[in-house]
Amino acid sequence: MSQTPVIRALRARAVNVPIRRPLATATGAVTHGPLVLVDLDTDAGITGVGYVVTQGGYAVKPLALLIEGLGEFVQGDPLAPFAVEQKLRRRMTLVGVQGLAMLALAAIDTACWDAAAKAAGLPLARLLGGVPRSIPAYNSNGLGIMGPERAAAQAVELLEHGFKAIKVRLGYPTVAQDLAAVRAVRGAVGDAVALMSDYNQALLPPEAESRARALDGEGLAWIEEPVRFDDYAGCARVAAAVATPIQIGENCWDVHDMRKAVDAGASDYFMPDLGKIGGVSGWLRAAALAAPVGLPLSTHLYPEVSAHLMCVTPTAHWLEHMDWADGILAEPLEIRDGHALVPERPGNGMRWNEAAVAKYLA
Ligand code: SMN
Ligand code: MG
Repeated sequence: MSQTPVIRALRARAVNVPIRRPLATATGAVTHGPLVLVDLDTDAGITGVGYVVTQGGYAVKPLALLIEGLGEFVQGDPLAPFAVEQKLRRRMTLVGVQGLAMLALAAIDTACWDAAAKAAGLPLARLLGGVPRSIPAYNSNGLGIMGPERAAAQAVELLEHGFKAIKVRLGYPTVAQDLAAVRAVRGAVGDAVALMSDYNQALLPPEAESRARALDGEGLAWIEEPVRFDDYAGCARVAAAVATPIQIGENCWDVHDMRKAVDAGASDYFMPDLGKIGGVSGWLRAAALAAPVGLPLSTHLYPEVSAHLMCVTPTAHWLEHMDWADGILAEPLEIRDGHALVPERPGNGMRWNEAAVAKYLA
């Protein structure tokens, strides 16, 4: 029997990567992908990699320090993702496994699983018992709050690579402006394109309900985060009022938040964020929670690793394609005919473009 590799060192680097299509949402503008990259070295010569998104350039350096600090606890431990995750969770109990601490845990977990898959010589999807396949994806880049004319023009650009689904950001000052943006985009791309929409938590429940009613006849694939992410009762009220499915999940921390949302009947769909749900280990628990209630799961950011996870998610729905990491990856995730192709190379398929990483170091 082969030996389990031992974890030697954990390195974290903070980068701010310019994004191709800057994005204005109801919660602010995004011009750079604030990422922390993790490299987990083992004594077998295998290095596992992962990244997390901090959603703020100011947070990348503190998060890198936090990751390296936590890494010291698992130096010399066997490369066993579950055991590593459980050990770190115990250490973090009094800090709280949320916020940057959770992102740190997720980054280490993701790198652990990558190293484990490489050690087995398998793509992550196969290590987890799945078969790599092409995953239906929507192009979530761009299409911010930019007015109906610019949104319509950009929507057409986003149909590159055969994408047949896109997402328009809402939360304009008035519902009439929301409707104008949706109609302009629909007019530009036609009825065959699936059109998701996203309020980024901008509304209070009564306003959310009335805007959702106004949008209900527009054929939207979903209305995302109409109210603050943890107002599960408020969101359930919106979901009950309209036929258009309500989507939430990207801001829920861990499966504990997800369970509260599910128990409250907060939404029709759910979209865990690989970082906030707790990495690969957290995602597997989210998939298990969604399966018995038939809750369709879509992904949020992190398309590279999430694509593997969709291969082992019984209720897999849509992959969100965001290209924020493309600028620092040697082989960005390939999209063909609107589907993400899960790579067959061992691990999660990510390799850093070191020259680009050096350029964007924070
Ligand atoms: C989003 C997420 C992160 C940054 C900007 C916008 C958006 C999405 O909520 O779902 O893509
Ligand atoms: Mg969103």
